[in-house]
Amino acid sequence: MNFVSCKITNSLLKTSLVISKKLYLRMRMIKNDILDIKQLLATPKKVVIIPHKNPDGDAIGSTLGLYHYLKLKGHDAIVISPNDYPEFLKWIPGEDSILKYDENIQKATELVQQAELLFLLDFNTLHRTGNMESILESSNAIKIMIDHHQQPDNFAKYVYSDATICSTSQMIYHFIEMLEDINAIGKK
Ligand SMILES: [Mn+2]
Repeated sequence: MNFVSCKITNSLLKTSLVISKKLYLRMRMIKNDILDIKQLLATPKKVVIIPHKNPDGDAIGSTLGLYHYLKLKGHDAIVISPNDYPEFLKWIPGEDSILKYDENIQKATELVQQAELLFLLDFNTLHRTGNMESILESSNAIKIMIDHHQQPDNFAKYVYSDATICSTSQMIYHFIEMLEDINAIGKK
């Protein structure tokens, strides 16, 4: 949902040498991780994307932004929210595809168990997923956390954490940028 404003922010970043150096450092931080993730995403994967419990606009916006990107790249992706969220978030494209864990425990559990990759967005500690915590913990899928809250727990194999960024949605933009696939945004 924030891709338009993020795109503007990003082009502003590129015009400023000081800030683009910051962006460069941010990209360097996870350079090896990005190469691994790029490799993982090179072939179609079963992917589950999870926001925190009681998701807000950034949680839903970032998970659906990533969802649309992964679908475009041919992955079998789904967003599973721990629970329902306010009506005012129900206009976002793709929102009707979101599965709510507490309303579909069996199906959601199966999807998490079958997943090859789990993207955990907009939270820094697993207990923020409420009742989903134990199935996420026991999952053998490769976990990738993308989040802007301070002091993340060490629960994911790959972590893209930056507390200087105002939203996880913006981080999804940077994530796709680091995958060198920014042209994929906005084609759908
Ligand atoms: Mn949030």
